[in-house]
Amino acid sequence: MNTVRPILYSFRRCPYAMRARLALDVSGIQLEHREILLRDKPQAMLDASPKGTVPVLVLDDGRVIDESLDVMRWALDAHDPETWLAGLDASLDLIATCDGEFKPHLDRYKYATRYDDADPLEHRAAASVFLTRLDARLTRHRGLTEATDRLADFAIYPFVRQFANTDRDWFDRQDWPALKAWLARHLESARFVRVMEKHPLWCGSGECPSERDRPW
Ligand SMILES: N[C@@H](CCC(=O)N[C@@H](CS)C(=O)NCC(=O)O)C(=O)O
Repeated sequence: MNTVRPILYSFRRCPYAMRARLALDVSGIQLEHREILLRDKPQAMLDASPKGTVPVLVLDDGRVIDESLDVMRWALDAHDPETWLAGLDASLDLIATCDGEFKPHLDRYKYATRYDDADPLEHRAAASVFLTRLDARLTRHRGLTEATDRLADFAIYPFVRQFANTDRDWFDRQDWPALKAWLARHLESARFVRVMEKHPLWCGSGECPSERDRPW
């Protein structure tokens, strides 16, 4: 029997890592979870994936998957009990818009000081165009692409959560009733609670930073 589990390098609050953890959770794949600090990445993770982003999944045959959407698809190709991959093209189209258009505006809204020329409110307005479109979709059906939650829902809601938490009062005042209900439904789900459980920091053979220096 093969007892070697895939290794997941992850950071709890990263939305890309969240979407990967959601798919790994539904697939039921047993993992070794390695919680890391983005500002102090373990050498073992950089050796596996020099680009230095999470999530990184290292398979038992040594293959490395270091794009969140690829991790989702790998897990769901292995086991997709809730048929998240159904209607895949529609999901992929929406995820491409999320990652390619919405996320850059979200970054410049949330982390404006990291971008010299960024006006956070302009980027909030630009990001809101996507959210207004999601709200319209969710007015028509329960999930983003159809009546049932699919890949797009799980790949996108961690980013909408990040947007909402940037200025919760402002978000709560927006006229996005279907979007807010959809986000709340996912954030209250047992699956989300499970993938947000805290793991001890993994430091390999190095020394872990003190409790005080950790982001939780
Ligand atoms: N395209 C990548 C993006 C992953 C990504 O940018 N993750 C962020 C954290 S949310 C990261 O690791 N950034 C590197 C750093 O902050 O040093 C994916 O989908 O996996």
